[in-house]
Amino acid sequence: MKAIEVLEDLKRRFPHEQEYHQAVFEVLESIEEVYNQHPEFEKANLIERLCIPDRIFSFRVTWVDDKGNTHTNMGYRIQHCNAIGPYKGGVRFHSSVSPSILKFLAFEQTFKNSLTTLPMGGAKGGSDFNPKGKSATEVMRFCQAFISELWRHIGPDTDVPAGDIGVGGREVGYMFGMYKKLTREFTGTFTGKGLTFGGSLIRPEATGYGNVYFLLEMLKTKGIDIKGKRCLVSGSGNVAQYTCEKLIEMGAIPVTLSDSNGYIYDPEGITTEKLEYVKELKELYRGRISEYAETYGCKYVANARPWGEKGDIALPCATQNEINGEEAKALVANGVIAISEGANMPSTPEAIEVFQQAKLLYAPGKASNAGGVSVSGLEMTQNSERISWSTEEVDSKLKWIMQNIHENCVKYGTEADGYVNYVKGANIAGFIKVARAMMSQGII
Ligand code: NDP
Ligand code: 2IT
Repeated sequence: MKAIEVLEDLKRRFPHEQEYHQAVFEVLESIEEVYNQHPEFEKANLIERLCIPDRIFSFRVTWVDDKGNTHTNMGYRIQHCNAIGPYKGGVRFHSSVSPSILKFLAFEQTFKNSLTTLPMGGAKGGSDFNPKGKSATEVMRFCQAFISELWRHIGPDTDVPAGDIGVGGREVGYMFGMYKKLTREFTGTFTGKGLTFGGSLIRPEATGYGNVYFLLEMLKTKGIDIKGKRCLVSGSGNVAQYTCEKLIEMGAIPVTLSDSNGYIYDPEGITTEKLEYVKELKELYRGRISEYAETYGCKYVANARPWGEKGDIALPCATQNEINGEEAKALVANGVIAISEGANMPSTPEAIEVFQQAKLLYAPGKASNAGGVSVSGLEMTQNSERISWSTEEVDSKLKWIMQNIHENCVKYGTEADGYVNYVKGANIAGFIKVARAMMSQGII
């Protein structure tokens, strides 16, 4: 297998899917050597089955707004691979959602889920529905319309959706409600559910907390204390909020947050009280991060990202390709020591190159943001057993899983000079488990 040839073939067969090509190539480059040590993989043409999703559903979602106007959006579910467990992955509602973006996310999810130690395959779904400015009843009707099509293709042992950008506890609740009505079954088909109907404690916090647990493991390898470190965080949604919460708890100082309109820089640091304000602003009022700057009198920069500010650690928690090569160079020039990704594929290939050339601690999202889906996996276990674990039980399992992922990255990613290439480590560790399972199950 030659990574570049596989990529060229995928580009020819699936043109104009830039994000999908980007995600696939990053993995192929990392696993090329290991893959080629196993002639049985090549003989079974494992690589094509690994890169191309098992199936893709795409469908029309029609809904009526509060004024009585009818709208149509596209809905999708990409079931990428169920070699190690039922398909599992989030649902994204954002105007940018396309088959390419969901294919990249489902592909990444397959390797991420493999790293979690739990039995989950990879999937992703979503819609180009834009939740901004929509009322709660409009969001509910949209979720119901989306599920009235998708319900046939999901189930507790088939495919278990959850949240992602634009989809949080409220949306999961609406989707679960419609799913339950159509199937007449109360099962653990969604994760990220409310605590009163099968949700797990710590699931809302899990991605952000897990991101910081992973960062702590990386810092430990260099004997660096997180206390007092100034952190550049992007995004202001679920992952950004709980990344900040854990950073504050650990004694670090988050100084930035952002949304699609711009970023705030608070040199005094985002405190617990200010973070509570952000949670309310975003969850209850669906406001803009610029309002933070108005409330606390700090700097706001419109139409920009925070990577030009000075900080010790960067935690991108908004979206894909939000750090480009130039921004990565600015981070390095400003003395950043570690980058821990809460978002999926936030760094472009050029940015990753810059971080790795500078020998920084750099964690790719599929390792550092795996805490969210890990606690989703724990929610599935609790649902199957019809029990609920305590906060402490879930949090300690989450910690253990993040430490385990870190260990595997070190095991498979340590280079001759001792530098830990976390991209390589995560990709190889994730790949090996999936490949072995696929080989055992025959050509299907
Ligand atoms: P939310 O919808 O809660 O928050 C998303 C945040 O990112 C918002 O602040 C949003 O700003 C910003 N954002 C979204 N798109 C863009 C864009 N194109 N440009 C600039 N800013 C943008 O989503 P999550 O916090 O759940 O997800 C954030 C990232 O984390 C995503 O990459 C997601 O895939 C990843 N992730 C999420 C997990 C989870 O459990 N939720 C698990 C693992 C990874 P605005 O409000 O202006 O759109
Ligand atoms: O990207 C991700 O890992 C998620 N959005 C969470 C998926 C999940 O099933 O909890």
